Parts: sequence; C-alpha cells; structure tokens
Amino acid sequence: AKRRPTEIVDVVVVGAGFGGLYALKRIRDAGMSVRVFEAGSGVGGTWFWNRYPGARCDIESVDYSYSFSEDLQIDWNWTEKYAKQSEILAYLNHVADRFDLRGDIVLNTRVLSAHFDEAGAMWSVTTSDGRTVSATYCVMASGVLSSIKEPDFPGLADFSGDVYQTSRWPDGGVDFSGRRVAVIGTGSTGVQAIPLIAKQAAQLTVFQRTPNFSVPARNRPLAAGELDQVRATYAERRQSARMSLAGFPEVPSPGRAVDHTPEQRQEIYEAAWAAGGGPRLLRAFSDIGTSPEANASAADFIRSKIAEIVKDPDTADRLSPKTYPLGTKRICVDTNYFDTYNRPNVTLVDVMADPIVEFSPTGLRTTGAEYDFDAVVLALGFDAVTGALMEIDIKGRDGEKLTDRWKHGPRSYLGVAVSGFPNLFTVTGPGSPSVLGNVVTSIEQHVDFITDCIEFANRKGHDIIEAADAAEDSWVRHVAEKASESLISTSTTSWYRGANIPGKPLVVLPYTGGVGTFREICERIARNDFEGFLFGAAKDSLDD
Ligand code: NA7
Repeated sequence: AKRRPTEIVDVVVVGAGFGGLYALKRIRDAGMSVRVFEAGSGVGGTWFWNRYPGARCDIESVDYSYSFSEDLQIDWNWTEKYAKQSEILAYLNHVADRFDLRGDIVLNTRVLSAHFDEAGAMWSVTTSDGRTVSATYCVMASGVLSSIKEPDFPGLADFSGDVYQTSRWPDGGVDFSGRRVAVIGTGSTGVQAIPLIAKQAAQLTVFQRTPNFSVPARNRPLAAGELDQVRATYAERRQSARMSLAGFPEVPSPGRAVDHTPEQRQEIYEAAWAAGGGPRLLRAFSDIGTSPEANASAADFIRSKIAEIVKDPDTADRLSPKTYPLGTKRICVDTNYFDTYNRPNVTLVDVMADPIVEFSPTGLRTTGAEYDFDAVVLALGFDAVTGALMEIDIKGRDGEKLTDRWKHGPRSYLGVAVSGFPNLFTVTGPGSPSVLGNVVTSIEQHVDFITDCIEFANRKGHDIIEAADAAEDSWVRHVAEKASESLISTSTTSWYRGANIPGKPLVVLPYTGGVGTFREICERIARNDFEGFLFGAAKDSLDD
C-alpha cells in the first residue's frame, strides 16, 4: 500500500457498527476530532456482515435500538417484533445519514496496528490502505461477534462445490433450488438459516455437534398502534432496560421456580413458550440462571417441546441438549426450527457421535459415513469478545502486546480499559455486561462513560488516562466472583466462556452481575472522579 502523510486526530474509533457509530457521534459532540475506520464497505458492523437467510435479531426491535435521540426513536418505524438484518442495516444507515456521520468514517479499511508512544502519549494507528494516524485516544468498537471462527476441516480446499460462510454471505443472496446442501453449525445462526435453506434446497443435511436450546420467536408484524403505544412510554421502557439484568425491560417475574409446584411451573413455561422469545423463557423465574433445580425444570420443559414437535423420536433425542444447563450458551430464538426436521428432505447427522474426518471433492466423510452435496454452509460462530481485539497488533507501555497481556485470559477494568494500555478504550470488552442480553443498551452506557472519562481528563488538563493495576485486579476478581454464582461458569461449549475456540483460556467473558448494577457501579466511579483510573501527563509535556 502507498504511504500517506500522518493524520492527527483526537480519537480513532475502530469499527462502524452500533458501537462505533454512537462513539463517533458522542465524542464528536463533545468537541473532539474523530476518525472511524471500518473494514466493511458499508456501516453496520454485525448487521453489515451477517446477511445469511433468516438473519434476525433475537431481542425485540423496539429495544434493540438507540435511545440517545428522542426524535430518532419516535421517527423510526420498526415493522416487526424482531427486526430482520436488512431492516437493522437500513436503520444504522439512516443513523449515519441523520447525524451526518459518514464524513468521518473511512470504509474498506482495516486497522492493522495501534502502538502507544509513551513520550508523546499518542497512539500510532496503521491501516490496511497504508495510512498512519496519530491519535490521543483509541476507542475499539471492533465488535463482540465479528472475528469469525475459520473452518479447519481437512480437505475443504479440495471440495468442488460452493462454500458459504454465514457471516460473509454473498450480496444478492444464494439460490439453493434443486441443490444438495450441507449446513455445519447449529448455534443461533444455523438455527435461523436452516429452516429457510430447507424450504429451498432439494436436500439438506445438517451436521450438528452440540444441540442447542431454542424457543419460538413468534415473530410478527407490529400491529397498528402498537408502535405508538411503545412511543408513548419509551422513556420508562428505556429506563427499565437501563436498570435491568440484561438490557431489555424486565417482565414481571413470579419469583423463584423452586417456590412453585411442577404444575404451576408448567403453566408459566407454557405461557412463556406461547409468548415467544428467549428472555421470556430464561426469565420465566428469577432463579433459572443460578439454581440447578430451577434450570433443569426449564430445560426439561424445552426438551418436552422438542419431543412433541419432532416426529422421529431418534431425531428428537439428538436435537435435545443434555450436556449443559439452559442459558449457559445463548438460547436460540427460532421460526420453525425443530419442525424443519419433519421435512422429508432434511437429515440430521450427529457429528458428536460420528465426527467429521475430512472433506472430499464431492462432500465430506465422517467416521461412519460419506455424504455428497453441492454446497456447504458454515455457521461455525465467532472468536467472541476478545477475538477482534487480538487480531489487531496492539502495543501499550514498553511495547507490551495485548495478546501477551491476555495470554492467560483477558483482564480489564469495567470492560472498557486495560492497565498498561493508556488512552485505549474498549467499548464492549471482556468484563462488561454487554453480550448477555441487549448489547445496544450496554453500548450506549459504555460510550457515554468513556466519553465522560475523556472529558474529565480534558477538563483537568491530563494527557493520560489509564486503568490502575489494583482497580483492574479487583474488577477481574469481582467479575469472576459473580460468574461463579452463575451457571455460565460451568459451560463447556459456549463462546460466553471462550470454550468454542480451541486453546482459548476458559474465562467467563461477560460481567454477569447485571446491566443495571454495572451502570450504578460506573456512575459511582464517575462521581468519585473516575476512581480506579490514573491520570497523568505525557513525558514530553513534563520536559517542556
Ligand atoms: P455459535 O453459537 O458459537 O454456534 C456455532 C456452531 O458451530 C455450534 O453449533 C458449534 O458446535 C458449531 N461448530 C463450530 N465448529 C465446529 C466444528 N469444527 N465442527 C462441527 N461443528 C462446529 O455461533 P452462532 O454464529 O450460531 O451464534 C453466535 C451468536 O450470534 C449467538 O450466540 C447470538 O448472540 C448471535 P459446538 O457448540 O462447538 O459443538
């Protein structure tokens, strides 16, 4: 790439998804110059990349949206209870236009490295198009589910059919009519894509390793007047989401499952199943996330539903998760997923029992059988939360690499800052509550907190903001302590705990203490002059 002169800005933001767009708006409004770099050819982040059939949010659209602008939330018309990918992408493009963000965003440009220069207290950022940018602050809005898990199946390169990755879906879509298709992966992505591919393909073979819990979305167009009702009470709705456990308004809870009879539980689970959506079932009782007995009752309920829906008992059994508690992997939210296995053109292969050995030119071979197909769809998931950060060559004080610092597991203060990496902020880093529910609620809080922290430093005339070692330590301990109260700490397969990536340290990545509690902690810290952060002067300015 050709060399360009160094550009100097106050803040470099990495990524133009929900996090990066709001960071740009908020930080620019605070009077700082911002340059955003985005690898995609458009804004939207997750919603730019994930264009596979059925891609849709698993949080209700009226909640999975920005709250920072009253006008925006009143003007925008969500058409369905759960928005599909194209609608969320249109929304984010609208946000980019409405707030005049595009002029500060450089598309098609990946950030390759960010090195901290101690003398001047500046970050030097290099990009894939050969730029070097010098910035006082670096804000990583690089996403929690953006670094994709690449396939490592032997022989894949020799496969003569088409290979599609769900998060790199061809623009304009794919026509599977008349083709024999394989899908590998049955997480939220596979569960959304499989029913639609099954309708089109001549034949679909699903290769499932770990079965997942899934509940019906009961998605539907929003009825006339429904949106107006939400608009009339948006302020309370947002406030409830901000103080909630998982970033969406709390549904009134009947209390603990263990205090109810099996009949009462059944009735409540049935109501949650009929209403649809992950949160309704996971929060049907307050103790599903913490009590093994309560959890088992909810898990049994879902298994009974699978057995009811899927006609072939053997297939139903293989689709039933048995090896981990409900909710310790993100619960899937589907439309006709289990029912799809009743179709004559759909076959389920259990690759836990019968692992994939290798691809061949015509398909793949497991330990027990050979399968031929014309196309394979890979829905293998992501190196979540830390992956996108670790992909960038980030060096802090003394040239220390972030990948070295996090070799034995990520460490962060509040999920937003790392000791030894001054003036670097992560919007939804490890130890933030963001990924457990509605990430947008957390993104807004994190970006506000980060901006307030920078403004505080500016007001006081400090050049450097850095998480104190001790504060980071105690936050990491607090996150671990909270995690140990949650069944997520027992999860052996979920990206919540890094368990889906071979060799990744097993650490519960999100803060499980709750979005509302986290907000209160941050507010207290901000009131106490950003306690836990060290503020200082650049060496150069001391020499003057
Ligand atoms: P997930 O939930 O991590 O699912 C990935 C799926 O791919 C899962 O079923 C994996 O099985 C499977 N997988 C991964 N590698 C392999 C190999 N090598 N062989 C067979 N199967 C494999 O990712 P999603 O994209 O579906 O969802 C991510 C999040 O996006 C979701 O939680 C929502 O928040 C939105 P495994 O479980 O590892 O046995």
